[in-house]
Amino acid sequence: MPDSSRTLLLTGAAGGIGTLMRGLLPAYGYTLRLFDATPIEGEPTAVTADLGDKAALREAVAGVDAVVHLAGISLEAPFEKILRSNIEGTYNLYEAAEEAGVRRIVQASSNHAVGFAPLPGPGGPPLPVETPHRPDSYYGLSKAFGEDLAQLYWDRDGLETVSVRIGACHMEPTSVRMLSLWLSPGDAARLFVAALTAPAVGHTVVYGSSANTRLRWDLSSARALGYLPQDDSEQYAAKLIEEHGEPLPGDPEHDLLGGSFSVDPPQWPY
Ligand code: 15L
Repeated sequence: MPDSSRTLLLTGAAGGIGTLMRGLLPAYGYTLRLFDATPIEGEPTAVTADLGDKAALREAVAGVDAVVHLAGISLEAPFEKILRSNIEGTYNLYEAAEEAGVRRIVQASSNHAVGFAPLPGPGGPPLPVETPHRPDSYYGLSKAFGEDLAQLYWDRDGLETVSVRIGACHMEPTSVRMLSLWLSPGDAARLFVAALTAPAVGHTVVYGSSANTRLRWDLSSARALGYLPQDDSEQYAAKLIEEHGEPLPGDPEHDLLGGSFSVDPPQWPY
C-alpha cells in the first residue's frame, strides 16, 4: 500500500515536462498517479481523461497528498480552447482537490504571465516576483488566472499552492533568450520537490529556472522554499550566440521577459 503522504497526482503526465518528471520524481520517494488526456504507453494505471471530466478528476485526487499540475495548453491557442483547457480545467482541478482535502498543489505557471514585463538589463536588479501580471498571450493570461485562482483557494479554503513561473524547461536551451530562462530537468525536479516539501507556503509564487549566469529574474522566493539549483545554461552560450547572434534593443527577444510571444507566439499543435 503506497504511503498516501508520498502519493502525488501528476497532471499533464504525457507532456514534455510531465514525461521528464515521471522519470525523475520517483527517485525522491514519490508514488505518482498519472493523469493526461493522451494515453501513456506502458502505464496501464494512468487516468486518460481531460480536465473537463469532473468525475475523473474527483477520482484522481482521492487519497493524494498533493498535486503537481502541469496539464493544459502550454503555447498560444484560440481563446475558446485556452478557456476550456487552462481556465475551466484548472478551476475543475482546484474544486476536486479542495473537496478531497488535498494539502497542496504545485502548478505550472509561466514567464508569460508577466511576459510584457520589461527585461532588466544584465547586471541590473533582477525582475521581482511581485511584478504585476502582464500576460503576453491568451496562454499567459490563463497562467495569470491560475495564480489568482490559487490565491483564492488559499485565502478562502486554506488549500496551499506554489505557482512556478517556469522559464523554459527542456533538455538544453535552444535560443539565446533561453540562456536566461532555462530550467534544466534536474533543477525542475529539485524545484518541484522543494515546493512540495517546504513547511508552510500559503500561496507562493516563484520563478522557475536554473542558476543561469544570464539570469534576469529573482530566484529568491524559490530558494526560500529550499530550492538549490545545480545547473547553469552558460555551457551552451557560445554555440547559441554564434548560431543566432545576440538580440538587439527594439527586438522583443531583447526587451521583454516573454520575448516574441507578444508579437508572434508559437501555436499549440492540434
Ligand atoms: C512556456 O511557457 C512554454 O510552455 C514553453 O514551451 C516555452 O516556450 C517557454 O514558455 C518559453 O518562454 O520559451
